[in-house]
Amino acid sequence: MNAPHPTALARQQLYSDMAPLNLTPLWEVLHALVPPQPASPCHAALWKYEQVRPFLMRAGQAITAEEAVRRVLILENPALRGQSAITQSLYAGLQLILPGEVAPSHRHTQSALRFIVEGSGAYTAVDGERTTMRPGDFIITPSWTWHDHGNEAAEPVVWLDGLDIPTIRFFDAGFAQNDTSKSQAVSRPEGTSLARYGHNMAPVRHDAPFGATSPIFSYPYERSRDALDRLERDAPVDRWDGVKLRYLNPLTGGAPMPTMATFMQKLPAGFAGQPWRQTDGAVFSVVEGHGEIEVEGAGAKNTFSFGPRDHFVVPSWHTARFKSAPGCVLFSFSDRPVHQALGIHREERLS
Ligand code: GTQ
Repeated sequence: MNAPHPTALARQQLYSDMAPLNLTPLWEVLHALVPPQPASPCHAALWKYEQVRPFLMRAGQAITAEEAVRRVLILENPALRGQSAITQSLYAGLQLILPGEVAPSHRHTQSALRFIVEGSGAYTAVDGERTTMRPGDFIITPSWTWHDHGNEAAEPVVWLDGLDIPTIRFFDAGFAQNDTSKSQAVSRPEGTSLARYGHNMAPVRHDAPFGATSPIFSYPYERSRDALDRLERDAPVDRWDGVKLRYLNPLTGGAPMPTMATFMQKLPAGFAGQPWRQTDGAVFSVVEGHGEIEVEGAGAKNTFSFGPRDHFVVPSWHTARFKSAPGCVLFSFSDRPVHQALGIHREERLS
């Protein structure tokens, strides 16, 4: 081997001499710091519910909801193990609450969404109002609101938790408190928030009760499903998304939470979609039906076959396309509102 070029030697000497001062040369890392396009370290991944459920039920034997505070199996991105993250910015987990259990009241600056996967009749309480959970319902816990969960029904209830935990961690802005009582007192009848804000109307003199977060805690499945059914029947189907709607904060027209957007879509029977990519990595929960998603990025190509209650993640700027022979309904969430607030959201619809 030839002796190193004197310039290279001088450079190495420079780097090691200044290292104790915590100085590093930009030119050695610039290409990775400012890549020509997103190079997410995340992998596409699928969690089949039939494989996950036995472990959830074993967790139900291993620890009570009260002792665990939240009995959740975290869906960790295989490329981010140990970070409690499904993408660089988002957290996802499956939470189990058994009949008679209470997950005690607390609050935190992280925003949470719940998407009900299995079982009916558990409740979540937010700011003194309870919401009963049914499969396919999308429920919100706004940042810094007290919330507890309970199950007064006879069956286990499982839901997908989506939180902005990694985003809040990135900003070092996480605060949390435990409540003095396990369950908060109910101060308003169930459905009050939906009546106030969920009918394309709002109180005449209203403040946004939860700041940047939607004042509707619960978006019932039957309404979303009905809208998708009608649009499938009566309106053109999008070649990339099928029939896809986003959930709204009725006071702003924007996403229901400042950090997370949520969506529900229906792929009609026989759907063979066009490929797309977007900067916001997204997490999907399969509500009904079956289908396939092909995801390509970072030199890997995966095809996932999914059915009811399965979950999968499509990382940023990976190219994806859907197919569904029998038709299916999918819920999803992403960090799109943050991309939009920063003016960096990009989406490409390919053919
Ligand atoms: O239900 O409050 O999956 O605080 C992770 C953190 C759920 C919750 C999670 C939480 C919660």
